[in-house]
Amino acid sequence: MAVSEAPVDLVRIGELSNRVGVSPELLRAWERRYGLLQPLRSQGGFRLYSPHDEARVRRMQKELARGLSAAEAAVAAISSVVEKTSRTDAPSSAIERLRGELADALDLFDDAAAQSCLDRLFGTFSVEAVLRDVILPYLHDLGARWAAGDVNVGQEHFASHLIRGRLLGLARGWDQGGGPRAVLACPPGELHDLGLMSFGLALFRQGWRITFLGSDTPINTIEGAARTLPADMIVISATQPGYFMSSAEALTELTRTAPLGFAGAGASARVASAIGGHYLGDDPVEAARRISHGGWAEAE
Ligand code: B12
Repeated sequence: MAVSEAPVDLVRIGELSNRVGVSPELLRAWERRYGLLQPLRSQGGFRLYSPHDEARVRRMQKELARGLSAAEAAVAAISSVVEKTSRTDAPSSAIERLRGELADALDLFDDAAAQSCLDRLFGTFSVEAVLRDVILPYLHDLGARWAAGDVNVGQEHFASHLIRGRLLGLARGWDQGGGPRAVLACPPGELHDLGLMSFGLALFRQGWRITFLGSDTPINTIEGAARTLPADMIVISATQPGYFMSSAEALTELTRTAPLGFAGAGASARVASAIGGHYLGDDPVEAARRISHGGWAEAE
């Protein structure tokens, strides 16, 4: 996305290459193959790299020097920088101010201002912090304002499409690497997939590979994909329990293919145990962290 003003210390590929001592060609290859770099775009279309990208490259070099393969080194680099940046999250006032600016821009259908605000957020804070402190609360609030009649359907559609586009941009390369693989989908009839997408991004940054089937997916095709890949975990998300319960039999069958996690406002420990899976709790970023640190750790 275009950056109208340089938000932080963003540099072009040549400067990044000088700083880290890796050729631009190799940096591009790491970006393409492993999603190691997550550049923003200048208005002229150039890729701009943040200090987070630089930190990931440095970590990648260390891991390669220790003898890891490039794919393993990339996974280690991505997850290590996540942990570090999550601890240095921004002062809450700065992130809240940007969240307010984003909401104003989206309410006014101001695409450029909203993109620029998201550039500043992703250029300054970790992806996890932006998801947890801006995107997810914003979407939640958007629904409340829509239900109260304070924003109309056009504003809600504009905002959710713009955010979806940005999240998909961050998802590039999320099926690469050597980590375990998760298949993510919503059951038949369920269109809300942004929480699941956010979870996928957070899990990818913990070293998992993501195959995202998204909204309204027949259970037998989830099973087919999970068998073919194969999947180490399947996560299904829905806003209402009925979306799970109306496919309860097929979902129980699905647990034979891979461990099954339930999430979204319609999920609960009760739904999960009735069907035979695990409830992941209500925080996509925290759930990704928990899973990557030793299992489901069932949230009640
Ligand atoms: C964007 C949006 C849409 C978009 C969805 C686009 C997309 N690709 O996702 C569109 C326009 C398609 C849409 C359609 C509809 N929507 Co809508 N939508 C929203 C909105 C504004 C944001 C949804 C969102 O992404 N939220 C962010 C998520 C992450 O928040 P959350 O659902 O509260 O989830 C929390 C947890 O459950 C958990 N979580 C969620 N997913 C995951 C995944 C994992 C792995 C984990 C661990 C946790 C987790 O994290 C969140 C934070 O705690 C919400 C408002 C809201 N409160 O969310 C309404 C909302 C979900 N929609 C609603 C409604 C009513 C509808 C429609 C029926 C409207 C209509 N009349 O057509 C249709 C139904 C479509 C369908 N069949 O599914 C209601 C649902 C009410 C209910 N009890 O089910 C809401 C709550 C609005 C409201 N306040 O009334 N919607």
